[in-house]
Amino acid sequence: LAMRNRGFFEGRKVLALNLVSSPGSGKTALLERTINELGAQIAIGVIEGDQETDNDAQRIKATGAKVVQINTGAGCHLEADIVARAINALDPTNNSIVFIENVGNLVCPALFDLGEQAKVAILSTTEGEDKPLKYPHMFRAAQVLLINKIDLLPYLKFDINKCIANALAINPSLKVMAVSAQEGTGMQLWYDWLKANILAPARG
Ligand SMILES: Nc1nc2c(ncn2[C@@H]2O[C@H](COP(=O)(O)OP(=O)(O)OP(=O)(O)O)[C@@H](O)[C@H]2O)c(=O)[nH]1
Ligand SMILES: [Mg+2]
Repeated sequence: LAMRNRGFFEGRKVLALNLVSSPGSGKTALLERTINELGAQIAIGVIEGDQETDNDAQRIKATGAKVVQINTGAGCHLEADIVARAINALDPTNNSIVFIENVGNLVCPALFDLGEQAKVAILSTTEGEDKPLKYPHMFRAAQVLLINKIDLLPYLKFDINKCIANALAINPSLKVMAVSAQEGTGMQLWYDWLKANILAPARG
């Protein structure tokens, strides 16, 4: 099922990214700023996964981007079949980016392929620098790690260099970027990574 999603994305030259993290790390905040700052250059669609509410879909809708909300009820992660239905509803345009915001959970979403090109893990500075060591599967499954909420660093004991070392010990090929979705710090590196990873344009 994930392969079918991947084929669909490849056919439309859609860069599909699976955003995975603990609850509240700033996934939706990151998407809001990314859409506001990049949306004029690149078409962006969003699939929102939460157990309940359409709060995140409403936040994305306010940016003007296309969005589909999935509620998983008791489910703790998204799966490829449910994402396939959301893709149909989203109907992403050729050459766009589709962000799939997974259910906030640092465990289960690591194990499920949705057909994305990459998992992007988000870890915020309030969570502690040991999380890559304690939840290694997520950091091993991800290609990118965004360390978010760096605007809070002056108020925390969080050692960002130790966090990066822990993450690289688990996954040496992880691309690590430090950002503040709230303040905009470091976001240009993230945009550069997105632009570098957009698929070759589809015709039509
Ligand atoms: N200080 C600071 N706060 C942030 C930043 N990014 C997000 N927040 C705050 O963190 C809280 C959670 O942000 P969300 O964007 O809802 O996080 P999320 O990962 O989408 O949460 P779930 O979807 O519930 O898992 C909100 O109060 C945000 O305002 C940041 O860079 N700095
Ligand atoms: Mg969210």
